[in-house]
Amino acid sequence: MRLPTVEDIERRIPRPEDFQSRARGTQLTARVGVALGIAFGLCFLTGLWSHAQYDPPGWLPIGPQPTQLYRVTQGLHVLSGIAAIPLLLVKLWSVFPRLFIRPPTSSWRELAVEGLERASIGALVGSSVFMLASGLLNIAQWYPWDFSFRATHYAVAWIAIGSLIVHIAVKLPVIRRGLGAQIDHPEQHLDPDAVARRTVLVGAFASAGLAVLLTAGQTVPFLRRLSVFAVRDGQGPQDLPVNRTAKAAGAVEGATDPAFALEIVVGGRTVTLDRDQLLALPQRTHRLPIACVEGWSRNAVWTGVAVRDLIAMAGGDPASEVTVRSMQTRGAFRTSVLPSQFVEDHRTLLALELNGEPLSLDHGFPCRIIAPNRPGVLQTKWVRQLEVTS
Ligand SMILES: Nc1nc2c(c(=O)[nH]1)N[C@H]1C(S)=C(S)[C@@H](COP(=O)(O)O)O[C@H]1N2
Ligand SMILES: [Mo]
Repeated sequence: MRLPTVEDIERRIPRPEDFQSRARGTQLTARVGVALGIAFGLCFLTGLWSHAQYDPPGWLPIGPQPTQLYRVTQGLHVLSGIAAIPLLLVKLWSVFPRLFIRPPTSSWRELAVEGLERASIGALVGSSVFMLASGLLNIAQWYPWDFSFRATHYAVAWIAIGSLIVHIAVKLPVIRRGLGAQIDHPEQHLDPDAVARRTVLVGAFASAGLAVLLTAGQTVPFLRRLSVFAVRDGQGPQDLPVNRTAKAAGAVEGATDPAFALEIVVGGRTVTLDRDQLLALPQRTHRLPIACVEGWSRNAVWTGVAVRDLIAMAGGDPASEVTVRSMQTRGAFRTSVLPSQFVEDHRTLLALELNGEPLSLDHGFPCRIIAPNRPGVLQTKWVRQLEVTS
């Protein structure tokens, strides 16, 4: 038996001409590409914003106004990412045959240029697939990896956007030509078997639109019942979904301890208040959203004591930064830091009630933080201590 030669193998690899569908073409690729570029741009900007809101840099003091801002930006982030998935698949399909173009044999220079172009496309495709896949798994709350989601999703975003800009710059003449030409040849209808490019294009846009519509209910109230793709079905005690339960956080024992008392630490002095004492203080009621980084969000009515009142009562300045510590014993997000702009806002509450009832255990009983315009992960539940830290 003869071993296959390189030529034998090469003959088996398809060539671009072997792909028959006439629906492919720059007219289609360019149009889908524009939509994908818009979705990626929106996703990138809202992602940067989320990163900044989670951990505001000193030069960008993000405050409690506008109340619903993070809800809107993070909703857009997740929805633009979802819309990008079908668009990316159609775009990859439309250029797939180009993968099989044989490397130029005429000169080393051409080979190098071709190699560089392919490497940049490799970086773009790889990083785009990574961004959409890791984002999708994140909103499904499935973390089958060891690396930090936030740091990695953020770092790869720069690779994706950088290679996207290079790609657009290199392809600009082709994009112009593709957009300038009619989507289908006017005589297309003469060939009854051919799928029109317009059909593929409309299909791509319709899938993106449908995916958005079926997910948007997790953040847009009147779409809730349509929202079969949404990760949170919107159900939960007291008409609010639960992100992590008290059991999962290992907080049940601390939260149900009858001897519970909140500690307020100001300048080394500690004031303690049990739940009845907290309830006896002046209560405030505000309608504020929980806006989870995973894209779901919901307004609710919260009642409790303003954090600034508690700090003032313990002898602190309401214009201070406050560190919040919870009774949680397992997993991340057991503490958060309230910058002074949030503490000063009288709507930043240590909430005791939700939608007119005492907080349920899973929503943070005996007391939790709720502040306007904060990423959900910083709305710490099962609070045991507030400390003025600067
Ligand atoms: N102590 C503690 N607080 C927490 C969390 C947590 O894991 N531990 N999860 C946060 C996240 S990610 C969100 S979105 C909100 C959700 O609040 P809910 O479960 O009451 O809806 O709580 C936040 N508070
Ligand atoms: Mo969250």
